[in-house]
Amino acid sequence: MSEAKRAAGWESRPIPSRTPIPERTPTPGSSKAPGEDRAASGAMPSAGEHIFGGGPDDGTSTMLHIDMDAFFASVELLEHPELRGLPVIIGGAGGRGVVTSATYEARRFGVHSAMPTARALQLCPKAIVLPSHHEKYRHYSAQVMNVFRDVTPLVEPLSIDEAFLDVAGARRLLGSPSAIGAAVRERVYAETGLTCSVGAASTKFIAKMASGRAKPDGMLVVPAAQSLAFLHPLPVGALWGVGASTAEALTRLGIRTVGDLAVTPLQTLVSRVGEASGHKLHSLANGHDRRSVVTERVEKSIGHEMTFEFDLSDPRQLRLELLRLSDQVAVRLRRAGLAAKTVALKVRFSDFSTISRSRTLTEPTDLAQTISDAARDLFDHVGLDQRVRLIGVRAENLVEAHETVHQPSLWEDESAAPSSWRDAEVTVDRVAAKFGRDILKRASLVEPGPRERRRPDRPAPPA
Ligand code: TTP
Ligand code: MG
Ligand code: MG
Repeated sequence: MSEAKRAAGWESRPIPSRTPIPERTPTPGSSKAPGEDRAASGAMPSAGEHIFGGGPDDGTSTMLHIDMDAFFASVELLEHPELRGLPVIIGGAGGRGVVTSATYEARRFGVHSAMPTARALQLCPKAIVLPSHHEKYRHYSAQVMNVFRDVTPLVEPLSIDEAFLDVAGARRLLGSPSAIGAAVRERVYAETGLTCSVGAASTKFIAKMASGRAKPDGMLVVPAAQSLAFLHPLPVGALWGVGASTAEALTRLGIRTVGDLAVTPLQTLVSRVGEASGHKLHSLANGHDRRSVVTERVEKSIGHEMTFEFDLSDPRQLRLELLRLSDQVAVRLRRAGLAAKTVALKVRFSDFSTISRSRTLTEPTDLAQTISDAARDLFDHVGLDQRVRLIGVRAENLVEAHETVHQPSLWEDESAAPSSWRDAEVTVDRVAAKFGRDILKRASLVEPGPRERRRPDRPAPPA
């Protein structure tokens, strides 16, 4: 914990044990292996993982807010490891350029987002200014959001680098909120080389405040009973959603901390900041916030595709890739409680010509095996007169999974019956949620193949 936080009267204790995460090979974007000391490799020092109030994790902080640390800057540093530990600014360098993101080393000089770059360079003349690459940020954002969705379908992205996760339902499978938060932090780091900070609390508002206090590279868990003890010493200006002018109006009333706000009569607040803001501030200061996680609108289709580093011509490798993509699609279907009536295949050839084929199934499915069978069959009917640059699988015509009932045929071979595939695939979901999908691979996928040469995965854009 930083001195500033200690001085602010924080009482917290480090979280002793992390959920063990098996070693895994870092992805191409990752510069470090998990478990490697981040500080030793030149990354910024971790703020650590703490439980506010010094008690145990009592399981009440089921709302997680996760935000990437210095997101744009950290992504750029993946390709510039030599700049680690230095003040780096991402933004326009021209006369009217502004800072979009700054490393914590630059922030020590007072540099922050939305500040003119010229001003930032006055404050920190040694800062290195790098241009931004939004395509890359979107790619990493999608990767991180996919890690979140491995934990729970209740993910509400707030911006490119942050989301709320409701983990109440994931506790039985994955453990306490602090164990889940620690596991997510490990996985995000292992799969991207990027750090994030986690706030866990009983409400969205407090979780958001807690993640801010946990930065960089830390976690702060605020048990429900500690909500007011956490909130009340904070300055009103730190409240999420309180702009500079409201903060100023409150300060004029002598309201400096959230605690001051909590004891101010509602009528006084309403008369100064208006009806809506007054009520909102009063509730938030008293820890009331009943907002739940709002997930994205129902998806119309779910697809994954892969662009190969080198165009492929071996049908066996391409069929393996179809199985892998089908696995990813099926995991997302099951997580969303959906099943697909139609499976679509997309193939892009080396000359960039692209074909799509689709097949409607006899009954809706959320199983990789069934999706893969259909995709492979479609693929086998495509003439391969060129090398393949990209291949994709998409589940379409989605219905709620509980609307579908599988009637096993009397003559079905037991081991091939969808119900036993279902058991196997659901077991994979559980392990994947905890350790990442790469830990469990089908036997047929554990062999050198296109994976070794592929470009990083990205979810396919919506159809
Ligand atoms: P933030 O999460 O607000 O900031 P950050 O990730 O750079 O730093 P931290 O969370 O550790 O405090 O924003 C996420 C990204 O959004 C940020 O990296 C760049 C972009 N962004 C802008 O482009 N303009 C802005 O004014 C802000 C605040 C962010
Ligand atoms: Mg951020
Ligand atoms: Mg953010």
